[in-house]
Amino acid sequence: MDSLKKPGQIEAHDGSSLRVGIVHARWNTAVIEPLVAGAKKTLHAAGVKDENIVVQTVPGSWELPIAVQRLYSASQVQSSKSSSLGAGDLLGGSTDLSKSATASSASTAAFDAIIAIGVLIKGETMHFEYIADAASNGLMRVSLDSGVPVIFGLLTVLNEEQALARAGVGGKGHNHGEDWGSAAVELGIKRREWA
Ligand code: DLZ
Repeated sequence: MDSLKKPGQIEAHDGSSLRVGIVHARWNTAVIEPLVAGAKKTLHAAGVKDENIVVQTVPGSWELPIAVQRLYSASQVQSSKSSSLGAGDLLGGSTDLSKSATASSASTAAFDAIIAIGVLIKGETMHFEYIADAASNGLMRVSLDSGVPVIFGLLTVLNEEQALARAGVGGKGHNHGEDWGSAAVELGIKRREWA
């Protein structure tokens, strides 16, 4: 039987004007990679331009909140500089964010949404509990403090099989990264409506 546990009807939104960040951990790469690909797939399907998707990596899920916070904050600074300097002044800059603006149609606006992706697999020690709790709370805090929608792409699973199923690997389960891409587009648009 089809599962009841799913996100419901996905609203269609035009994401063509959005700028979206993806910050992902490198731990458990075999699961992270399909999740990031799934998120990018639905961002593209909603019209988000590839040059307006900025991907940054961190070692593990513990580092996700600080990376999301700094990425968003840097994009706000970049946005205010580009509105006072003109887009051409930013071209050729040395940071990753500035590099993303070198493509002619790339946006220099602050991010409309940021997707934080990590995979925590329970081990024999208490690491899992501490990182899951701190990263979850940290991501919510960054989102509420900054006002940017932070999409919760942190899988907290009990074993590798659960992780792979939630990334749609091996024909099992469903790629949750696709849901996170859709959520980023929806929240990015709604945030503007709520402004
Ligand atoms: C140390 C650690 C462990 C044991 N497990 C995971 C994991 O399953 N998923 C993950 O994203 N990160 C893990 N880490 C790394 C921590 O998140 C962090 O990167 C390090 O403790 C360094 O601060």
